[in-house]
Amino acid sequence: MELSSSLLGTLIILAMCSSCAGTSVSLELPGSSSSQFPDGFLFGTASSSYQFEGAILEDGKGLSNWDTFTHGTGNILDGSNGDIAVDHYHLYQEDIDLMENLGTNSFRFSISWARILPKGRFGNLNMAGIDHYSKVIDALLAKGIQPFAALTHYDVPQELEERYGAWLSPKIRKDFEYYADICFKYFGNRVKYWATFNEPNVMAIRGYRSGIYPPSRCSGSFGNCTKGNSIKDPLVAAHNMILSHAAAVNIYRNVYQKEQGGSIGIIMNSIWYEPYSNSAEDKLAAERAQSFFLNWFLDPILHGSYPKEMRHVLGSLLPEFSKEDLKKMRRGLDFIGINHYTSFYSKDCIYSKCKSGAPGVSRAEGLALRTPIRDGIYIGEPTAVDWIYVYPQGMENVVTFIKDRCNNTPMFISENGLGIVEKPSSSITDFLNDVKRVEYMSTYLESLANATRKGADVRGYFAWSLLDNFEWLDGYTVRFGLHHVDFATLKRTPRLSADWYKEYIFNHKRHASSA
Ligand code: GBH
Repeated sequence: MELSSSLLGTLIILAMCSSCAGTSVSLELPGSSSSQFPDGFLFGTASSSYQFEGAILEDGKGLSNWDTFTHGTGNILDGSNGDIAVDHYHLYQEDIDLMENLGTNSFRFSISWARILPKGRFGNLNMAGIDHYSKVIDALLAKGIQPFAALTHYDVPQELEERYGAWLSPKIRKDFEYYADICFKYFGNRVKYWATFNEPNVMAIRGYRSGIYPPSRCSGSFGNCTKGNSIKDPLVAAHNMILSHAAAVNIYRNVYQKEQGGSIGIIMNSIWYEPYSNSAEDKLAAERAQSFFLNWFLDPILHGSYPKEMRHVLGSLLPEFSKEDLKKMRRGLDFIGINHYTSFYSKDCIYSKCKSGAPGVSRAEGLALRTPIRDGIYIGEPTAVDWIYVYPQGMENVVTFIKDRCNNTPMFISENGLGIVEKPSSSITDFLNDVKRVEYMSTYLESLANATRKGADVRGYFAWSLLDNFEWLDGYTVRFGLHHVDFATLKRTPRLSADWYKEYIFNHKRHASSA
């Protein structure tokens, strides 16, 4: 409460003072003091193709797994889909103007694989799709906004799902390599930040263990599916994702990187796991949870093997890397993208008994109960989004954890933000007044600054999201935008958080250049 009124006070001062830029206003906002972030730090907003673009069948685009999934009945809370989404495909110039107004110097987006290759490598290259992204990239650069592109953000051409089961088949590696090659070839002269995947850990877990995302595979008590194996399939899918990442990195390193001078990495969803108690068992449980979620991908990519906690618990269930694979994996990555929103407690289930079926307790998940609550008290304030608890300290902790474990590989906070739900009673003015989001972002950025002050090599921060958009299973009911979108008219309106972020960036930049 206290924080929100002081933030609002500051914003009022800022609003009154927008004509006096250059005079020094001393701000009490957390995270606004000098030199917390290095020169060249990217301040951006993030998006993804399926959630933003719409234009489902325009200009030769093929269908993706998410097009197919959202058109199945009962999959999406409000029965909606991304056919139109927020029509960013057509309105991208207007959206880039919003970015310019915010003062962001980077934009994270993803390329729709099916827009470029409607049938994967089994069909033609869709030049209209190439032209589209080329125009977007040029329009960004014209405003001094660095494009930061992901090759996939949960989406894959439906053709590949149908031909061979997409990520379950090693054949996907060839397809991904083929697709990545095309993207580097056409866009790499202008795109200097490449992410192979957005959240492959979430893709593997939700697509193949709980089955709540396409291709809707799961088994037993893990979910309600007609096909799949919740224990084996996520491991196999992840294995193919890791080797697909390696294939793309190899192409980039061998053919393009020297000439184009960009960097390539992967974006992971990250949760901070706080041990439930001080016991040695719970501390190990928190490490196990981290290994089964994050190190699952980072360890093989950086060190060539699955984390030891996974090897101990899963043994021969884990797929193996051949000598050939290991050779291909040696090229690692240049940066780690971290999507961070939330923290949980982690409680041991090896030495103590846990309720079967609860999150995290199965052997496949690492025998560590994941819970937001301890002795009746939440780890952080619950929010309108059922998996986000406001625990800013988790940001510093997870960044420091990755720094220590990954030899301070350059990092980007590739997503951070808060979802809100529109109440039928709320007026548009109320709804633009997203104080909770401002509190959330400012405290998380402050925590991030603590990590960078202590030496973490973080090179950018991206707010999720520029606009309200299609929030996966929640459809259009949960809104993450710095800008409100009226989904009927597609009109964009800046929220309080947009004004706040703009000032935050402005202050940071001014301090950085005068430091
Ligand atoms: C990100 O996902 C996405 O990249 C973005 O597209 C999305 O719009 C945004 O966040 C907001 O949701 O059940 O084991 O996967 C984050 C999705 C959902 C990831 C909850 C972590 C809990 C762990 N998150 N999930 S698990």
